Amino acid sequence: MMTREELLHHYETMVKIRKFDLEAKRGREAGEFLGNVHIYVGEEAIATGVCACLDKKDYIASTHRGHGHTIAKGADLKPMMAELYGKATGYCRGKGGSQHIADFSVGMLGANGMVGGGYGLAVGAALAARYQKTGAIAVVFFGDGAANRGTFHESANMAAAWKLPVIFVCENNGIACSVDHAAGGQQAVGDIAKRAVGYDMESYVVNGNDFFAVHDAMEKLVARARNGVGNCCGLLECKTYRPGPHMLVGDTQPYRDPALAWNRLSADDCIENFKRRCIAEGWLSAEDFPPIDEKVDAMVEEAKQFAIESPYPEESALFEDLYD
Ligand SMILES: Cc1ncc(C[n+]2csc(CCOP(=O)(O)OP(=O)(O)O)c2C)c(N)n1
Ligand SMILES: [Mg+2]
Repeated sequence: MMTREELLHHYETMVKIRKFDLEAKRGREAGEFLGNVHIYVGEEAIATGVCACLDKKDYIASTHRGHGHTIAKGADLKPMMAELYGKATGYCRGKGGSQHIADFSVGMLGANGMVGGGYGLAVGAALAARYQKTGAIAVVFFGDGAANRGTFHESANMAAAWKLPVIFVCENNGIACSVDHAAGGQQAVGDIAKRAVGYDMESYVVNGNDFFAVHDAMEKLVARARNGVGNCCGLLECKTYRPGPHMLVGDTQPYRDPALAWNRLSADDCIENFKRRCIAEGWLSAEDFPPIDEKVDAMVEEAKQFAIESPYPEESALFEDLYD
């Protein structure tokens, strides 16, 4: 059972992710910064439930839709927002943008513009942790579309064959850009988790809009991975949906009705689901939430101001931070 403080912390994390991304949407649509952004609105319970089971020393590898993972692992909103605005105070000194935010100090190995680019990072981090005997485990988030890349199979095979502490977390939002998962044609299986059998991994399929379902299944996989006995890697598939467009720029959603898709958020919102459960169980009361909402509003506003007031990188910094 979680303590009151833990519940409030997890609620705050979900609201932070939601409000950060809604502010990013506002800023991008207002033309305050350039570059594309894939918002994580509606999927907050997954990053929060998964990262709630991790320690700071553990690693995560993220996706193109990475803000939620980054916030849940403990990154700072100010350099995140500054990075979106292309400012020198951003995580990548303003030269990476949304899809390249990383914070090694909290074990966040990076968002990834390449779909399916995170698997190898997580397997490598888990292998390094084993050599270094740090006891750390590694998690890779990936989408239903990314599950069809060859890198998934190569990495899952290596993690399983070498018995590495890696947990594969599939965020199955039912869609990859415009390709509807349910329509078939993209993959033969409905549940990506079925593929875990091929790699002798333990797996769970959960409702990704239910923080507690995500958390409880993840806790079991983390216990196995931490223990390090036998094949300790695992796969968690979280069923969710994407209420918004694939990305903020360039997707007018001709393949579906955008209003209907967005309405699904009010019908099955992971943040509302969390509140309802906490109140029904008597763990928290309705009065506990508004102060957190206000606190997060102030944090996001502060991050935005920080981003707006920060300088752009100097021209002389153009060729810094490159591998040669
Ligand atoms: C290797 C590669 N192929 C294609 C793309 C273009 N692309 C960006 S996101 C995306 C779909 C990803 O779908 P999914 O993995 O389900 O993640 P979601 O966007 O639903 O979170 C594609 C095809 C890319 N960025 N990288
Ligand atoms: Mg998807």
